Parts: sequence; structure tokens; C-alpha cells
Amino acid sequence: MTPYVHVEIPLVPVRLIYYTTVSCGVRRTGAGNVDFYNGVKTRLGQANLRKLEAIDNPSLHQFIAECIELCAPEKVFVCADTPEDMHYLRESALRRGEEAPLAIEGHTIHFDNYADQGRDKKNTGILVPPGMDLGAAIETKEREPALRDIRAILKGIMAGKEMSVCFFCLGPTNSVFSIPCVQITDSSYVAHSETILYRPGYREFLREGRRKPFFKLLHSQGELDERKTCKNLKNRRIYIDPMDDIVYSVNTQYGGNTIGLKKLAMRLAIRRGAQEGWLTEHMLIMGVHGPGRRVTYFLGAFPSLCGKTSTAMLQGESIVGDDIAYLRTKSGELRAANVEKGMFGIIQGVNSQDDPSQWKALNSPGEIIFSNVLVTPERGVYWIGKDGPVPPQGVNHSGDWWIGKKDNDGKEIPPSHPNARFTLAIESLDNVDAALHDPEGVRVGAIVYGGRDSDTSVPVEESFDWTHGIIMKGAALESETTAATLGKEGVREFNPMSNLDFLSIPVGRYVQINLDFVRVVKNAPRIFSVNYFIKGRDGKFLNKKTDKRVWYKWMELRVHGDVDAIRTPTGLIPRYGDLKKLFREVLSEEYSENDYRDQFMLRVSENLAKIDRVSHIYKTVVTDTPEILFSVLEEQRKRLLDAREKFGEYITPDKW
Ligand code: SPV
Ligand code: MN
Repeated sequence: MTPYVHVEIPLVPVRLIYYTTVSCGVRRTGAGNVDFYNGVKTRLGQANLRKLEAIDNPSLHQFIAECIELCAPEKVFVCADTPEDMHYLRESALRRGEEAPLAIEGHTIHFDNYADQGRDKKNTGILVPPGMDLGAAIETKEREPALRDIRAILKGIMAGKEMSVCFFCLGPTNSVFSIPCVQITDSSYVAHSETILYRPGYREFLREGRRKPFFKLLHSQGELDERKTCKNLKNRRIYIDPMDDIVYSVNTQYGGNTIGLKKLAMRLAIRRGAQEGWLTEHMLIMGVHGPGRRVTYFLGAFPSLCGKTSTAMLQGESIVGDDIAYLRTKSGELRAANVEKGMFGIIQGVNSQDDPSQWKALNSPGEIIFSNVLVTPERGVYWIGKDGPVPPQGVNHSGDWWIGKKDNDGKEIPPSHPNARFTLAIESLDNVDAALHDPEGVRVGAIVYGGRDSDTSVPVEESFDWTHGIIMKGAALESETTAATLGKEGVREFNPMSNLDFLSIPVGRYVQINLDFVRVVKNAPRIFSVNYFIKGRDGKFLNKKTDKRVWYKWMELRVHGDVDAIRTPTGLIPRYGDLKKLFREVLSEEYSENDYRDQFMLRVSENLAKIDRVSHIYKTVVTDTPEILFSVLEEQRKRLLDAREKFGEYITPDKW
């Protein structure tokens, strides 16, 4: 693959401050080999040592030895991806009480601390050297003091515990997308989750030796309470150090803060991609099945808890991934691969009617970790929105639970946390797409951007072209906050490409890279927006959950030029007749002209207000905004003002 975007990221290439400030557990012997010191050797034991020595990679050995010296575990387990090693990790999670078995075979429950139920944005930061500025929209910490701080917290933190050293691969193995990773953790839950979520990487390390750069991920859950949840949340830290490709996470268990390969390595990958000419996106990948046997691959970017997994799992379509995608250009095509092979999905609202594939998997034997749901006395599970009545009592993220239980602030505790999740292998779903592990990825036909927007955008709309799409659908994306992150819910926030939380490069540069990305692509994918959350004047949602099945079929037809669309100031919207036909074919439902009018009515003031907000942010919070962003915003403003002049404030589609 030819990288064609070359971007200098201003990071000073200082090598391994981390390594040079600690005494090393390894000694270099000729030819770059590394000899583990005795203290490290003793903790590793012969069998583990052999597994490590089989890998020809001195800097890997050095990193592992230094983590052992720093965290001082009593013993170390190295996972070489054999069935026995995988079994050992699963069993450890049960033996140590980080997970407990449920009634259905293979199902387990894990709880995070009551105050550790989402991504902790405040204590997560990209480490930057003095003088480096990623802009006010990105949380950064000054590198050296932050390293000193986290190293002090990590010092001796694994005393009396076992450390696991695991190898994984981001992206399909043996592919241009692959990035090998080493995960070190004292949490069997984290290690176990990763064996479900990521492709095994030990062989990748054996094959690549020292040739391929790799990511290093160090996690400790710290001290646990009697429920096996984190005790020292005040010392929770999640630091991403792009200069050394290392991620540190400590005193937290919630997956989004601890599963190093997920949102933590994602920050490292965004920066690496920016340097090498590829993209890391917060995107699902799905096959949308069109007329005949046509399959068109879609990417979809949604903020957390805004319908990404349920879209990836749409009935009638097939899933490649539901959270993170790598995008590369090759031979005039845009191609994408799922970074993961499993799903850490939101469980709230999953029911037998709307989510048959998930429902089936969640109710069948097989390896699934449920987190922060309610466990009934029969060791079944219940979550908000599950079929059937709410059990009167059980155990959940708050401990013993009963209907009406209140927390210390007098707030009623729901049976499950809104961010409760399930972890399972995508291969266990009956709608898995055949291209899941394709080392070439899939060819992308369309990109969809969507946020939680109750009052502005129509349910589905195509952009005029790539630039308009990247700017108006992606860079201008806003969404109301959710329970996926700690803090207040329902606050409208700017979230470019649904990726803001994970950016490790300045926002303006990121937008520019997106704008440039398809320069070598012959037929650039079409860009759409969707809004599943638009409400009417009565405050009720205008769409049913299942309506999105129609939107995707319509978009698929548009990609192939099979239907026309109506041009409005904000983009191209469906014609009533096409939707009516699709509602009948896909959902066996009648779609009324009234519904169409309400849903696709252009709200001029709301759209103008959004342009004001977005323009303000790109002038103040973001300081390296590409000029073209402002001209595209202003062109859209002019189209809206002209339309208002002609048709008024609220414009139904029949006016166009
Ligand atoms: C998200 O919050 O976007 C998730 C789950 O996909 S987490 O692992 O918390 O990032
Ligand atoms: Mn996500």
C-alpha cells in the first residue's frame, strides 16, 4: 500500500526516557540479544522464559523485564496462545473472583466499582513533551512529571500477585493492517477479555521478531475490595505515551480504561497512521446486502452509546466490526479492516425483537463476559430493556440490589448500569461477515456519520461530495453525552468523526488528513449522515429503532446510483416513494407521507445555530483548522438563509 499523505507530527524523538531512568532487568549480550537478570528469571520460571526467548526481539524483552522490576509481581505468566494458556487465563479470572460463573455454560459476570463504570476522560491523557501542543480539545499531560507520577503509583503494585504477559495483534494477522502488541496486566478479567476481543499475537511476534514496531500496554488494577473491584480510584490514571508507544493504566477495571488494545492503543495508532498515511477511526464495518447478491461495505462512526453496535448488527446485514477500523488506500480503493475480532457491546435495550442475532448469542452457551448487569438468585442475568419483567432482587454493580434501592445521593439505582456490556467473539454471531479476517480488509462503498441529536438533522442524508461530507457530516458532528463516559449526560458536545475522545494529533490536522485521504481513490465512498434520535415538537422520537434498516437499504441503492435523491441546502434526502417501497419490502410496514414530512422537514434555525457553534469551536478551541472548513460552513449557511427567505423556518420536502 502506498502512503501518499506525509504528515510530520512534531514529537521529539527522544528514546525511552522510561527505560533509561530505571535499572534494567536485562543485560544486552552481543548481536542485540538480551539476557534476563536473575531476579526477573526467578519470577518468570523456566517455561515462561522459554516462551519469551523464542521471540527474537530484545526491546520486547527489555520492556517486559522493566515492567517486572517496576511492578514487582510475585510471579509471571506468559501466554503463548496455546489452548492450555488460554484456558489458564479464563480459569484465573474465576479463581481470583474477578469473574463468577453464570447459569449458562461459558457465561461469566464481572463487576467494576460503582464509580468505575465508564471511560474516565479527566484522568486520561496523552503525554507530551514541553512545547508540544495538541490543542485545547485534546487532554494532554506534561510527559516527564506524568511518567514520574504513574511510575510512583505502579512501583511494587503487583507484590504478591501474578502478572500476565499476553501477545495480541491489532487488525488481521499477517497483513498490512497488523500491529503486534504486548499487554501486561495483573487482571485476569482484562487478559481474558482481550483473548475474546483480539486476534492472538504470539505467532506474530515469533514471525516478525524485531522487524515490526509494536505497542506496549501496561495495566494494574491495584488493590481490590471484597467484591474484587478497584479500591484506589483516586489514583486512577490512564496515560498514553506516543513517544515510546506505551500505554499505562492503573487503579481501574472498566474495559474502556484498561483493555489496552481498545481505546488506549487506538490513540497510538491514530498518531502512527497520521505519520504513515492511513487512518484509525471509531467506526463499525458492515456488509449491507443490496438487490441480487450485492454486498456493499459501509463504515459507520458514532459516539459511544449512540447506536453503533446495533447498526453493525442490523437485521438482514452482516457484521465485520462494531467499534474500531483501520482505513488504508490501495490500488485506487479505500479498504478497511476491523482492528478487533470481538465485541464489547452495550447491552441496555437488547431484546429478542429488535436484536435477534445478539439475543440468540447472549442466550446460548459459549464464552461471554457480562459486565455490570443484574445477576439473579438463579444466576441468570437481567439488563434494562431485556424481555420479561424486572427481577425483584439480585446482585449488580452496587452490590445486593432490590427494586427501589437508592444510592448515597438518593438516586434510584437501576437494575443494570446504562453502560453495562457484554464481551463476545464476533464469530459466535450468526450474522458474521465472511470478510472478518480478510488480510486485505474490505472495499468501502460508503461512510456514515451519526450522533445523538434531538433537534437538528434529518434521519438520513447524503452529502454533496467527499469534502462536504467530511466537513458537514464528520468534522461538524455534535452529540449529546452518554453514560459511556463519566460525567453529566445529555450535554451537546462537539465530537468530530465521533473520534475526539481518542485523537492524539491536533484536530485541524486530523480533519485535513481526512479531506486528503481519497485523493488516490477512483470512486470515493459516498458520505452520509444519520440521526436516530430526532424528536418532534411533542418531545417524542420521530423514528422507531427498526427504521434504520430502511435507511441503510436506501443508502446502498444510492451508492450504486439505483435511486434519485432530493437536493436540499444540507444535502441529498430520499424521495418519499423510494422509502415507501423500502418500508414495505424491508419491514412490511406502510410508511405515511405525514411521517416522511415530519422526519425530513428541514429545521433552518437549528441548522444555522449548529453552523454558529461549529464555526466558533473551529475558530477558538481548534487553532489549526483548514480554511476550507469555514468556506464549506459558510456556503451551507447561505443556502439555508436563501431557503428561509423563500420557504420559511420549517421546510417540508415537498417544497424542494
Ligand atoms: C466506547 O465507549 O466507545 C466503547 C467502549 O466502545 S470503551 O471500551 O469504553 O471505549
Ligand atoms: Mn467505542
